[in-house]
Amino acid sequence: MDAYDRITRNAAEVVTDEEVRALADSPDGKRAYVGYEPSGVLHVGHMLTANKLIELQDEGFEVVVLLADVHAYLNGKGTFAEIRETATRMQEQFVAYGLDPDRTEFVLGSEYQLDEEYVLDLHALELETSLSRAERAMSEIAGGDTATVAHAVYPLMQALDIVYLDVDLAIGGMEQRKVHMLARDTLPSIDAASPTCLHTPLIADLTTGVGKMSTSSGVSISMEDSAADIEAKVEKAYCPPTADPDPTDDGEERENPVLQLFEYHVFPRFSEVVVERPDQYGGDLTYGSYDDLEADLESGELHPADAKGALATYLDDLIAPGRERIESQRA
Ligand code: IYR
Repeated sequence: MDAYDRITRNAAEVVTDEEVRALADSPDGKRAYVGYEPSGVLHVGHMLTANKLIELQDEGFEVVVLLADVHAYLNGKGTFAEIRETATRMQEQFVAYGLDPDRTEFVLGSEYQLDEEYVLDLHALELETSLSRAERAMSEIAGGDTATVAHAVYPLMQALDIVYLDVDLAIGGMEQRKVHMLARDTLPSIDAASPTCLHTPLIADLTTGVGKMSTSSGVSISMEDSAADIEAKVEKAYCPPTADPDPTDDGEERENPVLQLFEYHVFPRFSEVVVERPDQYGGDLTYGSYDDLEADLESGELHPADAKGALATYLDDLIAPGRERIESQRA
């Protein structure tokens, strides 16, 4: 695998391929970033993009984590004081999860987003952007039916962050892609470059395999889950013996979330995965790659129940340090 393959491993898409190839040719000192609205506790969505940041650190990238306090405020996530408080806790959880604190720059959005220059650039982007475009960009990010003026400002600030944090690569889940496309189209109007982007896949809803896993609806796995919570959630997960399940009767696409969690959470962080089985069921199985595990699930060699047991154990290993951090934050 060359640097390009490692950088784009598990990405749902990159924009554009040529731009990412150029970064892969000389990654040293290049800057990649993800922005997160501070929330009390990390969940699998945060951890998925964090996995990519950890991989990029290994490739020589400098990593910036934006704790987007102003964005969270614009998205109705609480008072400014509450959001600030959660930002600090979130930073500690990212470090517990595995981001190298010596090689990660944590930035609070409000450190620069209220500066006069930033605000004037924001107003320049507002002049260039239709309300409908801004609203469309937010369709996967803001809940609720009524778009507010705050929701129109939000994606333009996210675009400007790329300029002010001076990053070469913007990372985000697929739900961020429309904001990034807006950034690519509008930043040249203020003489800034169109950003290069890498989007990570979304994990499907754990119990149905339909849509995306979400903290607000359905079951999600977060850093505050106990080992028993994780085990119970994974045990109930939808896991047919294929990575490509049939759609529902209503025609909705389904994924296999158990396999997705192996692919995007477990294998990026563990070089080998052992599925423990009693001798009478064939003994332990050891996998050096996701593809081998998927092939065994599809062939019937690996039973979904055994796969789930191993998944719960590995997820717990990933979550345990952060969970301890949260417990001490609450003490
Ligand atoms: N829109 C993100 C939060 C966010 C991301 C970036 I990248 C920013 O520059 C600012 C905010 C979310 O949905 O959490």
